[in-house]
Amino acid sequence: MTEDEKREAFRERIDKGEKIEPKDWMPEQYKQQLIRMMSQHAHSEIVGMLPEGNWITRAPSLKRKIVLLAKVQDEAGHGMYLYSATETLGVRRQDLIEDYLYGTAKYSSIFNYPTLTFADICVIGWLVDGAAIVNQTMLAKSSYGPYSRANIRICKEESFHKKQGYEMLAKMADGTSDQQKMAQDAVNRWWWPTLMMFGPHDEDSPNSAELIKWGVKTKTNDELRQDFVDRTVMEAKAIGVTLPDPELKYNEETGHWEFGEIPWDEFWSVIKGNGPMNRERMKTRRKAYEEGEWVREAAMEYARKRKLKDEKAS
Ligand code: FAQ
Repeated sequence: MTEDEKREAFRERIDKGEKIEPKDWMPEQYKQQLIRMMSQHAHSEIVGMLPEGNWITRAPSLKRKIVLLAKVQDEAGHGMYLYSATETLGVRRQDLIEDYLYGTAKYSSIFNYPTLTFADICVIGWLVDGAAIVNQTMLAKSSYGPYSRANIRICKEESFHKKQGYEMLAKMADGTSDQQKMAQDAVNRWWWPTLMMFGPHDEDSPNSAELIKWGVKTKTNDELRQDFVDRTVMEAKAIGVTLPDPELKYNEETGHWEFGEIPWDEFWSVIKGNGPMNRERMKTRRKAYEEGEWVREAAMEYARKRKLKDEKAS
């Protein structure tokens, strides 16, 4: 087949909704877009352990500690599925990791905000995991098989994360007046950064058109953000917290909730590295990576010896 014929056959497979698997032919740009997006997603899951991990030792009860520990461990697992899925595209995990620790690869803006009280942990579960589910349910239908399957599994766990956050926040919003204030303060601080997680408006999103053409994304950033707002408004009302947007109003004609303008200057500043916690997050991750070098070396040596032993035995 000529290059053009291969591209045409690939296009037809995407249009038929077939999954593309690692050994199949794919355009180089498709592969590069997947590596960029999947590795960014993996890094986000790993950095995302830090804001909540910060509260494990200070959880208000044994039950909350156990749940939080399990959630944070799940996020590590998500990072691992996603690195494995990205490696199917012929890249090395170590290179991907070093690209965000010492290079230019990104991770989600949301993890550059501090967790000031335990109410932030409730709100991360409800809003941040809630937003991640909306995004990842769409990505579970992605055209790339390994990414799609990783997201199916991730979404199952994220649903538990969202429920535990919402349940905790509902309790807090129904508690003493101090607890209610804490809950509302956390909602006020996390609302706009959560809306930013979906990325820039469609007209400012250079990657969306290509990702949609190839079936990696099936909805745009703005469509997903709107889905999320529509679900969340009623959830907020049900537990008596207020979303901090005076422009929020229901549009009878469209059937959607309209919302105010997102502070985009803040978003671009955070993804350029100037958010409240960017430097701290990078410092912590680099330290863990550098101090863990001997563990990786020992594990590789163990795997090498094991392989030799198995080869001798067979
Ligand atoms: N943060 O052209 P677009 C989670 C960048 S996991 C940082 O619209 P695209 C679980 C973008 O990379 C959360 N950078 O890009 C959890 C691009 O720059 P580049 C992570 C952002 O790819 C919960 C530029 O701006 N989820 O929360 C962001 O079409 C609780 C232009 O943007 C994923 O990664 C941002 N928010 O759409 C864990 C899901 N938005 O790369 C722990 C997979 C945009 O060209 C605790 N990723 N940028 O230099 C996606 O769905 C997409 O990549 C988007 C961005 C929607 C993030």
